[in-house]
Amino acid sequence: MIARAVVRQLIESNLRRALERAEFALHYQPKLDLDSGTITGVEALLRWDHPEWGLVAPERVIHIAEECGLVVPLGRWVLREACAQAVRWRDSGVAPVSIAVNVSAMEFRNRDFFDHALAIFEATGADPACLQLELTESVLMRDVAASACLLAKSKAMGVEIAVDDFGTGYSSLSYLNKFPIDVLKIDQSFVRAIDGNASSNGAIVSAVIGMGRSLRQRVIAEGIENAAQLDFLKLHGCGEGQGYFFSRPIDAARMGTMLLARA
Ligand code: G
Ligand code: MN
Repeated sequence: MIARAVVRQLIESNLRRALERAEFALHYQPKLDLDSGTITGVEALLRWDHPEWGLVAPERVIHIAEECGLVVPLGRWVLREACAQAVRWRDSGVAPVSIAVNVSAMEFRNRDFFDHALAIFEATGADPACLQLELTESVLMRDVAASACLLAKSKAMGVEIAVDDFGTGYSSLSYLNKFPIDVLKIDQSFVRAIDGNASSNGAIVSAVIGMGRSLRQRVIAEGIENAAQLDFLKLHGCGEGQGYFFSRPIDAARMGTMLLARA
């Protein structure tokens, strides 16, 4: 117990220091319109480059931050940085681009989430319409009434709502009508299954695409890694995609260059 407490303390103090010393960075991965190949937006992904430990996986960072109660300041840093980047890109001549930010459970449940987001938009001068919040099903379903209220307020401001890792969380579909959802992001695991060899592979992907169409929600396939997956997705009418096949997450400067080059 003592050893664990010491490790935790060590990680916690390192996280605090990282927030102060700007060891975090956001990298960006483009999302593409599968028909035209143009960039429809980017997803901001957290990177922690620790001076001694090297790159720490984002899932670990979030996990540790949740354990030591730092997830709220960390999430706030991510949102602020994404908004500041939107403004920097705008000022350097990049046409308005949607930036998606992942919101973790504890962050979303924090009472002040909305007010802080509002304050960040005001402080940075970013247009809320350029921001998309990615929430997982389990986060949305934990407190349906509270989620509905928060989503309505965010939507009213112009922020878009995406369901991340769709299909892996809560299996109730009734919420799809209750919440003002703009985008369904098909989880990578389903995309990976497309070019496997079971006859049912790809079935979930095509079902989600059909569902999104009926519900008038945009569908984005995550984790596209090869041409076979892309062909299948296009054939089944998937609107947008994201994955290593197009680009890995890249730093803001490289992303900016890519965005400037877009038609
Ligand atoms: O939970 P979420 O969907 O936000 O996770 C995104 C994660 O998936 C990021 O860590 C990102 O680097 C990773 N990722 C993005 N594209 C691909 C891909 O094509 N293949 C794999 N294996 N991972 C990807
Ligand atoms: Mn995501």
